[in-house]
Amino acid sequence: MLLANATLATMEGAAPYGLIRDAAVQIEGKKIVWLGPMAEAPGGPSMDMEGRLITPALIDCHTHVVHGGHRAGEFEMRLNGASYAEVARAGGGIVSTVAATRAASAEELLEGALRFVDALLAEGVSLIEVKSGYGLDVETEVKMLRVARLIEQHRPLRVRTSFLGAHALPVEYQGNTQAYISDVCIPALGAAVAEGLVDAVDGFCETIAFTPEELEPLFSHAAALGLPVKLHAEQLSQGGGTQMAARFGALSADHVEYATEADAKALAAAGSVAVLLPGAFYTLRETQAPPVAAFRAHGVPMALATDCNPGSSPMASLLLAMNMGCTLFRLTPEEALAGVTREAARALGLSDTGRLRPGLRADLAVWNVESPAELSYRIGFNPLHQRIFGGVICQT
Ligand code: DI6
Ligand code: FE
Repeated sequence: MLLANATLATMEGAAPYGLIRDAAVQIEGKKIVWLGPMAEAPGGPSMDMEGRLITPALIDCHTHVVHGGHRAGEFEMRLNGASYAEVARAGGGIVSTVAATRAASAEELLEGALRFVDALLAEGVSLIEVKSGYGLDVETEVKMLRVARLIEQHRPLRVRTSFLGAHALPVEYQGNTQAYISDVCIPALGAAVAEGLVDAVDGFCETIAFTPEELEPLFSHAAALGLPVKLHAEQLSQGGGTQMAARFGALSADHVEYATEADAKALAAAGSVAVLLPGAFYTLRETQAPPVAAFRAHGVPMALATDCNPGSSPMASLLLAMNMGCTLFRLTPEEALAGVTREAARALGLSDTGRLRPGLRADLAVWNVESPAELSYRIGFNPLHQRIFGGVICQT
């Protein structure tokens, strides 16, 4: 099938967005087989795209869409003046989501996740990353990753999973971090790997979570299993997480609001991606933005994602994340679109998508816009015309 009379944002090459106007893209099966100017287009059956913009399908490379319950109650408590301590004493925070996730059945977790997945699909997303991390025991961490894998059987998109057993310390291990890592986290990772449920290993390196030293045994174990790592790092403070991620050749360091110039150099040398999560920055009303200028100066690829989770980023719109990336972090619209396509694929270690190029997957998004900048310019407006997944036009 030839998609004719389109503007292609290939996201590679010298031109901004890799833009090719008056162009066409030829799809055979699940792959792009040709793209270029209309004048050079091959013959055969075609669809008139009526001048619309075609981009690579969007990629949300950092989500927690599998989880039980919600945290609207603590949101309301805080806005009625309760302190974080009062919220915590009332059982709020990650621990409340852990309790709800342990109590939920796999069917209930899947039903809950699909609501957020459907919102992402409606905005042209065809690949998402899904983390565990609300189980904090072997059984529930495995349950979460089984559900993450099930998503692909219920919706037309691809899912990559990350084991995040080192997300928080469960109440039963308070004061005993090393035991949690050795007696729960590492065995849970082994059980999940045994079922083929893990594509990468993640952790939360922060004063309220784990230190680099506490995470080291888990990351070394991941490396011994041949699994890539990624890390929630420097979200609320400078704690050496980004340096550790770079030391392990991580796919990405995520949040990175408190990363330094030295951290940017380390990420560049390691070939790691900085994943920016403006939804959490906005929700927590943070004041220090990630060092975007340093990432640019050292050539650190920057991705953008929703961090869709019930506490710090209850956001299921990647288009809004693009707008926030520009408005809050001063990314250019081209960097924002690259952040949810080319660089998001890189943050997941995938080279078969994220650009328009012959040989790559025909995962495309067709937009009712005149300029790619419109995708990050508008707030709460979805200009998607069509989503094409593996060469098939999807209704969702
Ligand atoms: N950083 C965050 O902001 C979230 N997890 C993490 O590693 C918080 C998740 C939650 O509040 O449920
Ligand atoms: Fe996160």
